[in-house]
Amino acid sequence: MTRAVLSIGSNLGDRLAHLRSVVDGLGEYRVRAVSPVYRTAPWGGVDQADFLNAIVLVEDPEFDCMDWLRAGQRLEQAAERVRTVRWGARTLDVDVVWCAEGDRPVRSADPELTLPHPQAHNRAFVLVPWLEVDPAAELEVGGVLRPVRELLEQLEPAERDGVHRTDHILAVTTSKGEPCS
Ligand code: PH2
Ligand code: MG
Ligand code: MG
Repeated sequence: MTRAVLSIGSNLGDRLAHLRSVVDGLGEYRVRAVSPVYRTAPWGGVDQADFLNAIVLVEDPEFDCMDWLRAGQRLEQAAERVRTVRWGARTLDVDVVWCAEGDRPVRSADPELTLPHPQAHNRAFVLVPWLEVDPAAELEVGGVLRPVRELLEQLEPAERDGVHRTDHILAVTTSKGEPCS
């Protein structure tokens, strides 16, 4: 059984539809919580359009951490993502930020899936929505477990100022298209 924190982002095409494809594709069976959608200034120095970003908390009794990566990659392919520039524009990006097996957070130095995500603590577009769905979230940085709230406070104000909450909702829908309770 694993639980994971997924950061999802899009800045090409129908950004909101791409984010929704993740929540719908993973399904209500796995999705535990979905943050509001944020419009965020591009992070990482590439000149590109603003992103829409959100955080999705997921759980599956059968999945290991690598399964979340693979599921994210399948959703990226379905959104016809093309890999060109590092940190450049993309229809859909699904990153595994954090993953726990049972109650034990997983640490991994595997270059394919490094856990926790090595840049998460530097990214307001990850930390702000994460806190919305889990105000008590903690993240290990440099071997030290830190409250996510504290990590966010330590970022440059300019980083936080680039993250704007929108009114968009990525609700999981039932087969009748109605929001789940
Ligand atoms: N993803 C990146 C690079 N830069 N900036 C924002 N605001 N949001 C992202 O999701 C993002 C980014 C590479 O994955
Ligand atoms: Mg990414
Ligand atoms: Mg990625």
